[in-house]
Amino acid sequence: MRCWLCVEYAKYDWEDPLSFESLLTEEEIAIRDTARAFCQARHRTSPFLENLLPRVLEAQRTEEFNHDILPAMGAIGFLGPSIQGYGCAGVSSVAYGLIAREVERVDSGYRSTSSVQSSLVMHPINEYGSDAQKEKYLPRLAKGEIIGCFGLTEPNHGSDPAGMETVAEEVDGGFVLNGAKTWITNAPVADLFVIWARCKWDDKVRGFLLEKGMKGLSAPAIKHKLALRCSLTGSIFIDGVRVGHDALLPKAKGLSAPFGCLNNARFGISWGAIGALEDCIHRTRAYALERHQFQRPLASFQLVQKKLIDAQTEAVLGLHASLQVGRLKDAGKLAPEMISMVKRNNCGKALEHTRRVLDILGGNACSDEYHVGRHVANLQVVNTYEGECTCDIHTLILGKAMTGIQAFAN
Ligand code: TGC
Ligand code: FAD
Repeated sequence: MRCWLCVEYAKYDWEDPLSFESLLTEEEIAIRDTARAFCQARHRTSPFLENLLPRVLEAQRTEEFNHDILPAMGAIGFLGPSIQGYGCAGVSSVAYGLIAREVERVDSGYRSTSSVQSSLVMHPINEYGSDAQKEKYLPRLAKGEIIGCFGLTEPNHGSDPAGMETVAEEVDGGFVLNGAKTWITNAPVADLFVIWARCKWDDKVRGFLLEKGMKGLSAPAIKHKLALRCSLTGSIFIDGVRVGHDALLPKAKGLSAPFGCLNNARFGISWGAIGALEDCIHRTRAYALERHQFQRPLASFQLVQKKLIDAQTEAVLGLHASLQVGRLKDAGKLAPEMISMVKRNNCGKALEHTRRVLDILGGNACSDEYHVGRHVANLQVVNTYEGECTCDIHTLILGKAMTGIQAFAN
């Protein structure tokens, strides 16, 4: 028997305090490493293409969309990565989360662009589409040859999509759609539009696949955003757009269909938000070690250490929680409320703690070259979209699950 005094301790690794690495498979580690290399620097498969980090400041300043990013992500299997077949990688949900974490470590806008393509466009086609729709769109979406967007939010209905005013009417040979969507990621550059509309014949919400260039369809950009400037956002105007029967997603009936897509996207965001927080922690720690005031490094002050440790504790706990949800998802034991919990927690904590560590930069917090302020601005939106809205909507979803009382409306 071993004496308790002789217990051998592992060495504490501040960068991985609870040994997250030991909980990943070899394949997941390899995917994570590829994602990190891709996001942080030049990628080996395309030596002439500088990927995300080297271009983020320029994209932030100009609001210009880099058209080569999705094809570059497609080339390494990062689009629709957990879908089986159609040229997709077919990896675990955890691997999908690890990719989102690396992309958002650079910028939430890049994660938005790619997660809309994967979770909100490829997922509904794969889940609710016909074989013909899957064959037609998934391989090209997986390669990043075409870009998709997901239109649920409307000018008068954001938190309550059940009130949507966009309608579809059955006519000879297909359907006619009328309505408007707003704040739609990728819309101005989208080739394919997943549009959710209330069907006049039975009052149910269904999904339709619209293509760029259709008469009556337009998607102007919303310019001068304060955040997510590396991704494009737009409105969608649907003015008597006529489509064939083959544009209807045949297996999507009712709001559970778009909410099913949101489950996937919210899951990815729960990982991504932690990636952004981790980047801020690493940057402000390095700054605090280097910068001196009162003849001492900032990192030697207790108040500064507390900010860093509070932030890191939440990042680590949030990451492990998302991993557990990912494992349950892969094991077929997922409840949507689990995703609400990690989306709500991780986005809220990331916003709160990036704001706090931003203080460590002092006046330099004001400079985009220190990156942290950009993450803070982005996280306000990441906290808002996908039903978060300063955590209100997911609080109500979890409140309903806990009390049995629905508090969204009367
Ligand atoms: P409710 O009556 O609760 O539900 C209607 C039907 O949907 C089912 N359902 C779900 N199914 C799967 N997963 C979920 N998470 C589900 N939540 C609900 C439910 O069982 C029911 O099915 P059925 O068969 O009985 O009809 O509906 P409600 O209208 O009362 O919903 C309330 C609430 C607040 C939860 C919902 O409206 C909500 O989630 N609101 C938030 C809206 C939102 O998240 N919008 C996001 C837009 S997309 C976006 O922001 C993309 S940003 C991407 C990026 O750039 O990264
Ligand atoms: P509102 O619904 O008007 O909410 C305003 C405030 O009221 C919030 O704080 C909210 O929490 C609170 N509130 C509302 N109802 C309740 C309630 N019952 N109880 C308590 N508080 C409540 N949408 C898409 O469909 N596709 C996209 O690709 C997409 N991308 C986006 C990209 C960006 C950059 C942004 C900013 C938004 C995007 N959205 C997208 C829209 C996003 O999902 C909505 O903004 C979000 O759902 C909130 O809706 P809203 O803006 O209409 O706010």
